[in-house]
Amino acid sequence: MSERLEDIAVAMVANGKGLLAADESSGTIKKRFDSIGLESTADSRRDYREMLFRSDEAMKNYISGVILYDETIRQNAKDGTSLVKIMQDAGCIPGIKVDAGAKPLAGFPGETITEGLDGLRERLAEYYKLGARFSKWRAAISISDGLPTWGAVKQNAQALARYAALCQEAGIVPIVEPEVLMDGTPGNHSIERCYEVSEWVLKTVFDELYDARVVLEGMILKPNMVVAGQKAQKASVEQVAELTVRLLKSTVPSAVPGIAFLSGGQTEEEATAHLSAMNANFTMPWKLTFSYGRALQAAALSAWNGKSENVAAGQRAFAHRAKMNGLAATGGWKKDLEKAA
Ligand code: 5MM
Repeated sequence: MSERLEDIAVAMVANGKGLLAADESSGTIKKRFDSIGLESTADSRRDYREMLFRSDEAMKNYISGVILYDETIRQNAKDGTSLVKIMQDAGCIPGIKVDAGAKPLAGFPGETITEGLDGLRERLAEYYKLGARFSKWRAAISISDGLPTWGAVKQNAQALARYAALCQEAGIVPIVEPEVLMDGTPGNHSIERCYEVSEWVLKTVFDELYDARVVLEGMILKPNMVVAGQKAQKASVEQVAELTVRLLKSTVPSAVPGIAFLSGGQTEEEATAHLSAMNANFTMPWKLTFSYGRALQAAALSAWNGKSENVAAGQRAFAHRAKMNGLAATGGWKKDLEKAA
């Protein structure tokens, strides 16, 4: 495969394919495993991810790349094969989460700054050797009365831009993820408020990317969709699709090859339906696809349920969800396909 940033970015958003976000940090994967009553250990995390990455149908046909956590990129499957090799053999590109998480932002109560810039150049060089060809950094922006503040938006955008420039220097495609949260507190904001804040955030992020000399052709944007807060009345699929495309057209330069959404707390089917509606009804300058965590894994996790005898069932559930999202990435998903499965 070509090592040019531009070619890697294009491959990440190949037709009918998207990204699997399997980069849950130790705290997040513990929460996921708690939901099925499974203890989170290095072995159980390995078994779970091995189950996903060995799902040939999903990985070969619908997944272009996988975002990994530091532990996973170094882990071997039960038979000693590295997890990275398993996904490479399926034609998937290994990626790595390099941020150190969102921490309280001093002087800005209720807001966070994503950390992890110190030593990043050295870490990227190591991840490149381990096989990573793209990476991810997530900034989290909360909506509530008076939030977000300009200080928090600006500082998170600057960190994203510094991260992206370092990745490109290392030959790694940065996924730039500024997430405007739908599930924050109080979480009752309207879809219009989500639009307004997301517009502000994306405009600021692209200003900072420009100032940091980031090559837009060699990056992928991972934004939230425009949705109402989790405790507010849900908007229709058509409205989410229309507002999200309008937002992206007014903020994201066409030089960016692809946009891969996060699911952010949407149900699996909502995340698929929204993506499909955008691709089916609008003409756009960039590829629009998925980079889902929960919306790709929830059914697989519960079908697997931590038991080796359920590996095939977990893989079937994952393959189904990946296929539905693969179809959504070209606008070809239909609700009936869910029922049929
Ligand atoms: C898979 O979840 C990722 C890891 O989160 P933590 O660092 O908090 O453990 C997360 O960053 C993810 O890559 C994106 O937010 C997309 O995940 P969802 O579940 O929102 O699609």
